Amino acid sequence: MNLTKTSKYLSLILRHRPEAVGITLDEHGWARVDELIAGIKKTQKFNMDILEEIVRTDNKQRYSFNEDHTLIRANQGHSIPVDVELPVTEPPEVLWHGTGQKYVESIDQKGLLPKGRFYVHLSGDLKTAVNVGSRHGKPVVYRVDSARMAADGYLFYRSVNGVWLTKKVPVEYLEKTEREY
Ligand code: HQG
Repeated sequence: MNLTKTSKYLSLILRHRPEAVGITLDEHGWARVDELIAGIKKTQKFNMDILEEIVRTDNKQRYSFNEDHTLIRANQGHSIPVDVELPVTEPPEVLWHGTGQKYVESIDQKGLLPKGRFYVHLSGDLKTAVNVGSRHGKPVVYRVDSARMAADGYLFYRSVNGVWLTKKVPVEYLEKTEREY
C-alpha cells in the first residue's frame, strides 16, 4: 500500500479540507481519530495501524496525536483558521525561504506573503530551503534577516516539526542568494 499517497490525502484533510471525508476540526485543529478513520475508509483501505504508521514514519513529522491517540492534527501548513497553539519563539539570526523562479518578480516587489496558507514558511537551514523551493521548479533561496525582524517586533513561531512561521516578510528583510542550486 502506498503510504505516501495516503499521507498526502491526510494532509489535505487535516490542513485544508476536512469536509472531504465529512469531518470537522476543532479550533485547535484536532480531528477525532475514529471519525477520520471512518471517513477515509469509505473510499480506501484504512485503519488505526495504517494511521499510526503514517504518523510515525512521515518524513517531515507532519502530524501529532494527543496523549491517548483519540485526536490527531497537522502540525502546520493549514489554510483553514485553526490555532495550533504555537508559542512565540525567538528566531535564529538568519532564516531561509526557498521558492520557485516564477515567484521571484512578485516577491521582490511585495515581500513574502502567506498566499494560500496562514503563515509564510521559513527554514532553519539552507539545504531545507533548497528542497522546499524545488517543489516549485528551479529553486531560488532568500536569506531572511530574522534577527532584525524580531528586533522590529515581528513575531515568529516554530512548529513542532521545526518549520518557522511568520505572518509576512517585507522586502527590506530579504536578500536573494545568488548561487544556483
Ligand atoms: C510564494 C511544505 C508570489 C512562496 C514545505 C511559495 C513548507 C509568493 C508559494 C511548506 C509571494 C506558496 C510551505 C509573493 C510568497 N508573490 N509568490 N509576494 N510570497 N510566495 O506551498 O513555503 O510538504 O504554500 O515563495 O516543506 O513553498 O506541505 O508554501 O513558493 O514547509 O508539509 O508562494 O510546505 O511542507 O507555496 O511551502 P506554499 P511553501 P509540506
